[in-house]
Amino acid sequence: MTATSPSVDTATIKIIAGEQDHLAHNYNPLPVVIARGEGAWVTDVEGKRYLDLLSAYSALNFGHGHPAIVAAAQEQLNRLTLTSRAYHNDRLGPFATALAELCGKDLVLPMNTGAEAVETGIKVARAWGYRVKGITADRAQIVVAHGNFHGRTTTIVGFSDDPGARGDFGPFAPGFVPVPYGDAAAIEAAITPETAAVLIEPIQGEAGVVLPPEGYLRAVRELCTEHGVLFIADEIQSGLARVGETFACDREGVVPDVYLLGKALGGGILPLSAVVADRDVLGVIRPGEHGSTFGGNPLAAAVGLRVVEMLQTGEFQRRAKLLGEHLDVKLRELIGHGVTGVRVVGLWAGVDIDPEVGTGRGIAEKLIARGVLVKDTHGQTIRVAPPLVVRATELDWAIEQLRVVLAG
Ligand code: IF1
Repeated sequence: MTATSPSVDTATIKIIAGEQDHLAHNYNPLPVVIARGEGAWVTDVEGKRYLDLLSAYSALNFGHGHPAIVAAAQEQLNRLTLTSRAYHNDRLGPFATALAELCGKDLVLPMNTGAEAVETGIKVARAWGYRVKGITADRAQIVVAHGNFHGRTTTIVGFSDDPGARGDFGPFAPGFVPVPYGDAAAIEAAITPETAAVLIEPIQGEAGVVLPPEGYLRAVRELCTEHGVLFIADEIQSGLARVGETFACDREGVVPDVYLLGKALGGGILPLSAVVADRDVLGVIRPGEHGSTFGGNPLAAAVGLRVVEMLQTGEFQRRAKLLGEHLDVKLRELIGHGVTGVRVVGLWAGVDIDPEVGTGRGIAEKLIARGVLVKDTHGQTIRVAPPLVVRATELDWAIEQLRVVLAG
């Protein structure tokens, strides 16, 4: 399906990409310059094709250029793209209604990036803590998990335990209480009368697709209900059909008080995020207390409405579940053959590379030469997250490329 191309050095790649002079170095990208995308495939500037097994960290659940989503964007582009929330527009209401219905909640607060949704969720939890629960002013606490990734703002990295994410970015906001992930008893021990919320990823993405023990989410739900604490689920990466359900919380039949959504909500076209909750929570926010220039813009709302309509059928959830079972079987065949561990949920996998064979980054670079794009995380793990439109035969081909690379 693709020619094997020699690896190109970083300096040459930067020149090809036109990045050699004026782009800040806040990333160390893999050596490929992508120019086009369609479905589960992308094409580089030299016309070589690659199967995309990252999906922009699960923002491309519907693939590159999904026709129905592009059509919704193109139609709206020619009508109205931005008004600010100083005025109403005719796209935001229908989007909010559809998304609220998908989540089984009353209200939607639209933002743009995932980090903005997380920050908004923190503000809502604190305001609810003071105005509803009666926590003493400026004393609200939010329980978070070790190994978390919720974005890159200074508030959020302040409760990260990744030195690479927080080094030299202090001082940090107080009021966050980290506990081990997957340990409901640790959450209970951390809850005090000043606890407003528990904020967790139902599955930890950046940590390497780490699934909590079965029953953890139910235990968190029960603890939050019992102690009058909001359960905030960051479904920005795990949500929207990626794990074979609409939300990862659905895997345990759990409904959080607050959903944080982003990434694929924008259809792989533009940034769109949202905080979704019932009126007794999100209703605490008064006019003028929160917002953003682009939050709720008609272009994003038109795209988001189309995405929600596509999720309402359940087609993408079924695909992710079915193909994920196939992916699980095929990846497990690599254990003991250059792979030491595999975690698969829906079409989302963390694959631990045997240090004897190489690093996650090294395997990712070798896969580029064989037409497969993955991304390493934390040293020895590569994450696999194809667009949900991928075919089983394409997954089989990609795993064969991985098997060959691991065999050296
Ligand atoms: C990067 C990974 C990193 C997220 C969850 C909130 C956000 C994210 C669960 C913030 C964003 C992205 C950020 C991107 C790489 C990717 C990522 F976890 F997906 F792998 F970094 F750790 N909650 N995750 O996963 O959303 O503000 O980015 O829209 O920063 O390089 P955002």
